[in-house]
Amino acid sequence: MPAPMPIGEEALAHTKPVFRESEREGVVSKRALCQTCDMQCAVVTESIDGQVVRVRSSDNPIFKDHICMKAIVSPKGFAHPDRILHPLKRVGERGEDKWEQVTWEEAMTDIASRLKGVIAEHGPEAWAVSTSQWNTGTDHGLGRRLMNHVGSPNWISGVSLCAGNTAAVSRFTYGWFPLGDFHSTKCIVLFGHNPRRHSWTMIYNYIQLAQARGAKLIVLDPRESSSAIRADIHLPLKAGSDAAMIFGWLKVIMDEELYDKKFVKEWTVGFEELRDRVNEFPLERVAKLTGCEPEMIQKAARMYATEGPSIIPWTPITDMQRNSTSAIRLQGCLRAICGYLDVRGGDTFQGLVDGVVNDSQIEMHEVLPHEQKMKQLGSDTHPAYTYKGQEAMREPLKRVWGHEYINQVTGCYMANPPSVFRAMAEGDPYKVKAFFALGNNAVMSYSNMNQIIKGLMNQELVVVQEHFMTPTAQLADYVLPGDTWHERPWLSDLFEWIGFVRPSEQSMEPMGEAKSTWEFWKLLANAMDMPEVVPWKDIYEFYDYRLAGLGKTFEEFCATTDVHFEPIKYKKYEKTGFATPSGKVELKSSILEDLGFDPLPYFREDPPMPENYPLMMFTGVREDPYFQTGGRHIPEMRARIPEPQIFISTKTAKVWNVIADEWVEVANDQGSVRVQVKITDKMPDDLIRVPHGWWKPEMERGNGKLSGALMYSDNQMCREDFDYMDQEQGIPHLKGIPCRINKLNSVTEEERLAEDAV
Ligand SMILES: Nc1nc2c(c(=O)[nH]1)N[C@H]1C(S)=C(S)[C@@H](COP(=O)(O)OP(=O)(O)OC[C@H]3O[C@@H](n4cnc5c(=O)[nH]c(N)nc54)[C@H](O)[C@@H]3O)O[C@H]1N2
Ligand SMILES: Nc1nc2c(c(=O)[nH]1)N[C@H]1C(S)=C(S)[C@@H](COP(=O)(O)OP(=O)(O)OC[C@H]3O[C@@H](n4cnc5c(=O)[nH]c(N)nc54)[C@H](O)[C@@H]3O)O[C@H]1N2
Ligand code: SF4
Ligand SMILES: [Mo]
Repeated sequence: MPAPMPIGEEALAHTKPVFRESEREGVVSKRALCQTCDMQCAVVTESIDGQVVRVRSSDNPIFKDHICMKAIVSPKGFAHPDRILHPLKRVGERGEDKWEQVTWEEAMTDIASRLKGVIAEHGPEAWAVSTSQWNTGTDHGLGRRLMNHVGSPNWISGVSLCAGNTAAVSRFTYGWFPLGDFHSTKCIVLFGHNPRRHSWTMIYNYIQLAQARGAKLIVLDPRESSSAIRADIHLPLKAGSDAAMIFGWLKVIMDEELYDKKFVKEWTVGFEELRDRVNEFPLERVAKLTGCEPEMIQKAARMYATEGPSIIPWTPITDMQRNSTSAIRLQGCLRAICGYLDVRGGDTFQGLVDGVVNDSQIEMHEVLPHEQKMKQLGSDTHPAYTYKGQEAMREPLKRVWGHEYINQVTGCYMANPPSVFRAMAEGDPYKVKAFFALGNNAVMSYSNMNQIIKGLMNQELVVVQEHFMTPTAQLADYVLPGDTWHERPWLSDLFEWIGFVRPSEQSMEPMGEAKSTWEFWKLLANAMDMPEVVPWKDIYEFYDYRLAGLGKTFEEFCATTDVHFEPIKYKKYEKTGFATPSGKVELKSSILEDLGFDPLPYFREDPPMPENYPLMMFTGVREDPYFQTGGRHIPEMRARIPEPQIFISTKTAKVWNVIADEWVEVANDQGSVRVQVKITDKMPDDLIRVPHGWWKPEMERGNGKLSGALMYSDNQMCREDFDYMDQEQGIPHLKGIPCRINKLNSVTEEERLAEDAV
């Protein structure tokens, strides 16, 4: 069993390096943070002759056993013969897959000169950048810093669908993005979130540990997930109905007066208005909207309110729904009225780490002129996580947390991705003509794939920094070789969400001519004649600068520290108030009201089911061997899940006349995916799980082929029309999309392949 998470006093005994050298001769061991996913588990790498050959779990008791198969297989994945090791320049038509190898210098000189040309003609906002979710360890604030100096606000990321948007929206309610104290909590509520041995291993371990000491587990999931099986209560709600369910819980908690009256009176605004809204959701209505029994809803609500302190760990499920803003805010209201905010065992505000220059300070949002901020794409229609939406947070953030711009989870000052791709494709409301994707498979990682492809085809300059020839890279002008987390040092401050800082040592030299994204931004700043923007000689000097407040160089920090943190202080708001305009928890949000939205949470119901599409689908259920759209090239992993698979119930299979392992097409009126059928009664009837992120690196590219992305990527079905989009944020509804199953026996493989063209 793993030890406590590093926030309690007990963990202070484990901040120093704990490290067992390999007994095998010639093996060099280093302490690193796995950056294959956003969990950043502490690991030990073992190298022979300058090559990492093994990755194992950390020896430090507080990090031990947090490791999954993706880290273990990483030496193989990174040494794959198809890895891009040299800068490539497009020589054929875009997407034709004709490349020539160039030097970094040639590439960066040409990229800078073409970027300058785009900016001179269309303005700095014509340059958009898409970076990874914070998982790949490729974001350190430097990209935003250069964009802010150049004048472009148009930065997007997968965090718009995953945690970044929760951070931005959470701040409207209580000024910060809270983190659950798994170590001391008595009740854990998972909204669909399903951590496993090989999916977010650390959280999985924490939940196991909490359950072993008696904490309750409530799981809300339409299917019987592995977490649902272990839960005290499983609510099999309809996909996309999470916000309605929380209204039901609030109704029970308010009617039965199970809330913390003192906290509500002293520290919240808008309770009576919220109560009026909650009264619109009697349990019979909630039962209808969610498909769950009123008694079960009651039981779960009572458990949450009376068996606490409870936590609602962050979940991407409520980040990806039509009612996302309301669902995130409703979770906030629950936490607040039950008195679980910033208490031991509850949802805590960890704050910034003193003495360490954080990512937001590196980003320098203050230098981007106001008029450029207001040009950020999506600001007018979907402002929640844009500069415009977060403008009113500046004063409260400064008051409580000491800085005006705090870009928690990098998600608080983003452009709206669908708006960026529309500007790229249509020039609406203005032209975007240069697009960079770093460690991000943009074609497949947002919604409305056709529009993204159209946008890329319409660019004057597309630059991708990658490990492999992804569908996005295939449409680039330059594909630059990215280093891996084995090959670079890193300082993780967990993006101002989690109050600890950890070092990751460089384990080996980069293969070929691979470089870090840090070096990419430094080279670009130089080539753009702005060397002063990145004044540090190299990444080591950069980290020395960031750690100077602790009186240590990066090297000294590595030698002395596994994790640096201050033990959490609870109820900090009693001294400072909350970082909201009123200083209180805003159950009724003044910021949303000023932005022209309903200041109270609400619930938009599903539109009527179209006759042709009588089934519902959701995308997701992360697959153990892969990370998102990556990893399909590793044979050992591919052997575990060789093909994209849907899950459906026995009854659904019968009604649609399909059998196990049959290939079918799942379609809606926007697009379709080709998938293999898996039948399981863990799925409810009439719901299909479509996997995220499928393409096949071994399939054909060039001639408009995108290695199977046009055949398998769920993004072809992810829509962004009004009925399927959260309005405050402008994020797509991925949980509950009408669809149908088409038999494939009438379509030959050749016919289908012929359709696979841009
Ligand atoms: N349609 C749809 N869209 C989604 C989701 C969904 O379920 N459906 N899920 C959302 C979620 S939860 C997330 S987290 C995001 C994830 O979105 P992304 O962060 O873009 O994740 P990946 O798809 O894994 O793409 C990362 C790419 O970076 C490359 N890479 C990995 N490590 C490095 C590195 O060190 N350096 C460089 N240069 N490149 C590297 C990989 O080869 C891979 O192609 O997508 C979101 N988008
Ligand atoms: N091996 C592996 N691990 C990963 C990743 C990976 O790619 N591979 N990705 C990582 C990333 S970036 C993320 S964001 C996390 C995501 O990990 P999770 O939060 O676990 O998300 P999913 O696995 O997509 O889906 C979890 C559950 O949500 C249920 N669900 C579907 N629709 C709804 C709904 O409308 N409401 C509710 N309440 N439940 C619903 C599904 O049935 C499923 O059991 O996983 C991380 N872990
Ligand atoms: S869960 Fe796995 S992939 Fe993610 S950081 Fe941990 S070891 Fe790496
Ligand atoms: Mo994610």
